[in-house]
Amino acid sequence: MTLEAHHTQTGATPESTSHTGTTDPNLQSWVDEIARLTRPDEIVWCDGSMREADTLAKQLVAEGKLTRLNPEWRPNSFLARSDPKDVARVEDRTFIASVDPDDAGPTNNWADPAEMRETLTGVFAGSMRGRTMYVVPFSMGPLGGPISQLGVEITDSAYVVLNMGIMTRMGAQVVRMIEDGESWVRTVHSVGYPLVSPTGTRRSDVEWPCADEKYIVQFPETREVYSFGSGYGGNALLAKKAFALRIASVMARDEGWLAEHMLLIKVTSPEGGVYHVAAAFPSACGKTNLSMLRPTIPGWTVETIGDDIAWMRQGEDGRLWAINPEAGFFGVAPGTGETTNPTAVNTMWGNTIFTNVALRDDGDVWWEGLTDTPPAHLIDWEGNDWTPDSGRPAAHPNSRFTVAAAQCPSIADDWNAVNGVPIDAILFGGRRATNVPLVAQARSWKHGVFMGATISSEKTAAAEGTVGELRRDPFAMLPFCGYNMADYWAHWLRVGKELGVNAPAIFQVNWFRKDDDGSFLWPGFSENSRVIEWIIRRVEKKAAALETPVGLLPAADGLNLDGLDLSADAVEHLFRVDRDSWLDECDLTEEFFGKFGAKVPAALHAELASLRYQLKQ
Ligand code: GTP
Ligand code: SPV
Ligand code: MN
Repeated sequence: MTLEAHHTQTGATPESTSHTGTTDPNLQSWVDEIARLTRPDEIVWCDGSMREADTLAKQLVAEGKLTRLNPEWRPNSFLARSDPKDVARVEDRTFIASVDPDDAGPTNNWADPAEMRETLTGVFAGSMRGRTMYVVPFSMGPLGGPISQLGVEITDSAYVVLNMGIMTRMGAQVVRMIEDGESWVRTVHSVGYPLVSPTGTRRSDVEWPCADEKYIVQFPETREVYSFGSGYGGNALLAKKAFALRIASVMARDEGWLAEHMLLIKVTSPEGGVYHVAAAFPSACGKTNLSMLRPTIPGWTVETIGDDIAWMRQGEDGRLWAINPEAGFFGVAPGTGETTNPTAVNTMWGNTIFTNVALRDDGDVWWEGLTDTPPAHLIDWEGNDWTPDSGRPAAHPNSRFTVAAAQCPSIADDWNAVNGVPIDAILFGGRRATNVPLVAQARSWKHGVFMGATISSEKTAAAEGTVGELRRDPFAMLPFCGYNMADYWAHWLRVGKELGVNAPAIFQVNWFRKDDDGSFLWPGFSENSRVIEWIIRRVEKKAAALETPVGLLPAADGLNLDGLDLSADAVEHLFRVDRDSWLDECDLTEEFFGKFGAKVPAALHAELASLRYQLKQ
């Protein structure tokens, strides 16, 4: 049911001019209904063509909403600067509107669906006045693939349309598939800045329209999304977190598959063995980086399949098969540079949208970490003059680049495979300055689910709030699970049971452990290939491991450290399991599980008890 079905009094006849439409009655009537509510001047059905993207980009440049970068350095690329009040996902304004509050659970903001629909009807009423409403049909995953899903986003932001064109397979073909009877997910987005007031007064547009009060609302039962007031990232590109994680996780629970915040890579060993690895790290904790890894150890190759989201399903052979439902990367700019991630830098040679990075005097872009030495002068992300002495970052910490995955030099040949790739190993990670070893293998699927369920990580700039604060981020899904997190753990246990002996091996990794002076102990980035090597050797049953209470660690000399300038002390520290602090951690885990009451699966309580028992031996 859509908003207006609840509130018929808003049903004025649309005065909007519509460019094309569809023969599918459900899609057409939904678009009409949203238009009657939001009252745009015009309705444009996006066809996904390059011409359309080019026209929209030119229009945004003419309106002052995009800056065209110097085509000599960065062809067909643009810079957008957001409102300083709209720079990241807003977790406290993100709601799961399920009928039963228990279906949202203690880690989500629950909203009563009927009340929320009423609220949304109020805020969306006339919210597109004076604007164009775009209808954006998209496929998550290769068109027609068995794991793929269709969706439509209605939006009043041409910037969102351009980004969606990169991030998804977007266009007219999807409408034909809907007309042929394929199911699809409804998503509605408005920046919440109408250009005509209820009394008919016009106002001029601003560089980055948005609203102070934001609503990012998921209706899991009806598989709908309504987002109001933000134009940024996951708040506005509704195919990504809202659909491909929050709504899809609910679909996955009901249908027996997995929708995860995971990168996907293809790893080839020196002997030519091919493996696929999925890894869940919280936002801005290194997924894009690992997905584009350039191994420093000889003979190993890593190719990219996805950098943020994986949809996984048991295949006919009994194994777990995964696709990257996205078609592009919406990557963190700061910290992405020639030394840390040259593949990402090469990927964005052109055809890239940059948001909230700094502008160079030569019309190219810059951000902290792109090069070691900053340019002498820049225009910062807020549009002000900047020099290295300014004492503030030139790019926003959550500034991002949007670029097609196909442009990535390390993209795997099977990244587009309709059936996906078979998964051999799953990694869980986070930013942990203490306690968590560089790598540990789970003793079993259940132990792996316990590892995933208990991940904590220092908060990053990817969401509004305090950066650095340690918080639980189970499966890196805290802001993205569309239902009760404890039910999600139970779902993972069920999937593991189904997979049986075909289940991938599970590991926990931590690139972010620090020494007593607060410096990273592990060089990270390309050197993470050494950890990937050990993981693959474990999958091949070729590497020895040491039993510890927290999992299986590399045996002495088991991790390839050749050519690394790492002291024996540092290596010892990277793998140290401090029993007292782990017992403290167990107390915190018990407290955390306590939030979910009786819903916590018995297997996880058993894992906690077993961990405590082993720590006390
Ligand atoms: P989302 O797109 O928000 O989901 O983030 P992500 O997990 O893809 O994060 P990304 O790979 O873009 O990394 C974010 C930050 O982590 C960048 O600033 C990187 O420089 C930093 N980073 C990535 N890998 C490593 C590593 O191995 N070690 C250290 N110290 N930092 C890393
Ligand atoms: C994340 O925050 O995990 C992202 C960026 O991948 S956003 O799409 O804005 O959520
Ligand atoms: Mn992400």
